[in-house]
Parts: sequence; structure tokens; C-alpha cells
Amino acid sequence: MSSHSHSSSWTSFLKSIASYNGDLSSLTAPPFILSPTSLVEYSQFWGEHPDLLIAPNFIGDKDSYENAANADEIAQDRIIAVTKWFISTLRSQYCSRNESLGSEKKPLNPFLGELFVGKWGDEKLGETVLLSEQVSHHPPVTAYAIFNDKNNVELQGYNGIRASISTTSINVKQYGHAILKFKNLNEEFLITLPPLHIEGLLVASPFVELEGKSIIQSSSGYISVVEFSGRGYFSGKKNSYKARIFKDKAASSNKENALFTISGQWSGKSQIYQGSSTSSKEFSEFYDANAIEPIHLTVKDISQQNNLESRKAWKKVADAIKLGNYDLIHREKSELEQEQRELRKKETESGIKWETRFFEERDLEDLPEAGKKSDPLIGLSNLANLSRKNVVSGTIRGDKEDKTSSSYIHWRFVRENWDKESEIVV
Ligand code: HCR
Repeated sequence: MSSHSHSSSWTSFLKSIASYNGDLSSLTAPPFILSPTSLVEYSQFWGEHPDLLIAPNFIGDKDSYENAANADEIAQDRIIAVTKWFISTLRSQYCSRNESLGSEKKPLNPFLGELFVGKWGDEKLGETVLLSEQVSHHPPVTAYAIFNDKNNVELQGYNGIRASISTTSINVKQYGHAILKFKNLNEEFLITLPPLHIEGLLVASPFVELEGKSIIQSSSGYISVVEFSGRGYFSGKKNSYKARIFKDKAASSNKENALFTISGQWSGKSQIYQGSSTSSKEFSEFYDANAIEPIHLTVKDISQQNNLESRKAWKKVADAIKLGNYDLIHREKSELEQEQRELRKKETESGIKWETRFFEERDLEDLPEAGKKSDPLIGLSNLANLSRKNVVSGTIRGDKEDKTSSSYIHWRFVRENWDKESEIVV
């Protein structure tokens, strides 16, 4: 911490955290901990390794897979490739503020309808497009789709968070999930989002550590169980993880059944071992997060953006944050928030609800009979024995959370809406 004023404003922030009411966005944080970036931008982190995202598409093909004697091998290679892509997203998702801004920061709280769009170009792979939209303001929920039409690959998902405070950390549970479809292969994957906590609060240098699990369930049956831990649990190193690949959910009940075990740091190096043990000397390097830099997407210049696009809408606030001018930040933010309140008021008065642009809510309990199986979560959550309700991501079917919640509503991408979009361009 550099100055006395920093230290006193941080102390008042810590005190405000102590009386936290459940809504992280309502916390008034000192300017030096504010990020000039809105949370709606964070969806880009899923796509910063487009080659790894698309790689499984080139492992076998639909016909060879369905008829092949080596079908098992193909399915294993694909889930390993999806696990590698998933691990590759984590450094951007959870470390990028520390790397570029010196510590984790408090992102701007997106307004309803806020958009962040862009694309990754690649001569061989073709264009990969990101559409990210704030589909709910309270509670905050961001939905996104990342697709590459040349290869028929589509990732879609949504996320929201619920936080609680303990004496030394902020504990965050994620809601939502991602679904990765390889349409050429007729294979899809469900990915659950891990819990996390924020450490380093007492020394004003917050950083994220992941905990718990992420599950990657393939429609082939194969499952990858990724377990996270911090300093001292598996290896004494921060950002540790172990991913075990099993033939199916039943096999995953015994760790000894792991066909492959991957172990290391998601923000550094990890190795892959055959079988369930990591003590063998025979392993190969799996992924090195520091050796492969993320590829940032291209975003239009602000002068060409629509008023709903994040960087245009937040420009004045972001500039004030960069200046560290608290009064200006407060003024500019209040202006934007006031506009939003007025919009909502007008909508209530006219009885017209805000319509989300690229995503819609789908009630999985209420799908037309013929389409019951039409949502990927139904089959994939069955295979993984996960709840299909809108509960903490990765909740096991029959757990307390699953029993007490009654909502089966999830956000889904409506591709046709993008196809007929005329105002927003990437
Ligand atoms: C918890 C967090 C907001 C949510 C961010 C999420 C979970 C959003 C979805 C992304 O896919 C992954 C992701 C990464 C971020 O690490 C996570 C943020 C970390 C901090 C931020 C809090 C709201 C900020 C609290 C204020 C602190 C810094 C004192």
C-alpha cells in the first residue's frame, strides 16, 4: 500500500465489508481498488485461446467416431482436449487483473442490456465471435455466446455470483454453467463453475483463489472432475488443481478408476499421467499457462459503438477511475445509474418489460413435450448426476440446495436473434 490515505480508505472499506448485506456491487470501494472494466467484459476470458477451444473439433469425426473400434480413444482425447482448453481459460479469468493492474479489482456493475461484443480473427480457424449481454441487473447475471461458424463450434453460458464474508476473505459461489457444442461431431459438454474466495484483504492486495470443483461432462459419458486448492493442500503451491478423467460418472466414485490424472497449477505448469497416480515418473507436460499468452479479441473503436456497448457507456466513469478522482467517479456513476432508474420507471409505467437481445430464459420444466430433450442440460446433468435447477453451479442432484430450490430457469442463446441483428456489429 502506498499512502496513508490509501490505508485509511481501505480500512473503512474493510469495515463496510463487515456489515455486508449480500450485494457486492453495493460496496463502496476506494478508487484504487476499482476496475475501469465492466463485469460484462469478463465473458471474453472463455475465448482467449481460440485454437484450444476449437481443437477437439479435429479429433476424429462424427462417422469415424460412431463406427470406430477406437471410439473410446477418440472420446478420451476429446475430453482431455476440452479439459486443456478449460484450464487455459483460468489464468485470464482469475489472474488477469493481478497481472495488468497489480491486484484483483472491483469491476463495474453492468446495467441491464449492457453489451460487450468482439471477435478473434484467425486465417486458418476463421472468425470466432463473442456476444456478451447483461441479462439481469439485480441479481447481476451475464450471458454469453462464443461461436466459430467455420468449424461449427459454439460455447454458451451464463453466470451470476452470491458472496458471503468471513473474517479474512470474501467467499463467492457461482451460479450458471457453460455448454460447449461441437456440431460436426455431435458431441457436447457441460461445464460447471467453481467456487472461489478472495484473499489478501487485510493487506489491501486482493487476489482470487479457486476451491471446490468444476465438472466437465461429455455427452459421450466421459467426465473430467477438476479439483481446485490453494497453497498447502495438494502441493503447497497457490492455484493448484487436479483433474481426473473417468469413463463415466459411476467410475468417478472411486479415484482409483481415473484413466488420466492431470496435476499442477492452473496459472503455471501442469502434467498429465496415465491412470490414477501422480507418483509415476512417466508423465508429459499438459499445459503451461505462462508459455502461451492469451489472444485478446478485437473490439470496435468506441466511436463506432452503440450506446448499449460497455466501453462506450462507461467511458466517462472509466476515465475518472483511471484518474483516481473519487468525486468524478461518483458523479459519472450516479448519472448512469440515474438514467437506468428512469428507464426502469418508464417501463413499469408503460407496462413494457425490457427485452433481452441475444438470450432468453428457458424453463426446463416447461419445455414442449416433443422438445423435452431439446435442452442439453437435461441429458448432460443426468449423466453427471447434477441438479438441473438454477442453483449453485455443480450442485449434486438430491443435495439440500437442489431440494430447496424450485427454479428450472436457465439463460440460453437465441442464435436467430444474432442472425437478424442489424444495429450491433462485431
Ligand atoms: C468475484 C468477482 C466478480 C465475479 C468474477 C467472475 C466470477 C465473473 C465470471 C467470470 O467468468 C469469472 C470471474 C472472475 C473474477 O475473478 C470474479 C471477480 C473477482 C472479484 C470480483 C468481486 C465482485 C470484487 C470484490 C471486491 C474486492 C476486489 C475487494
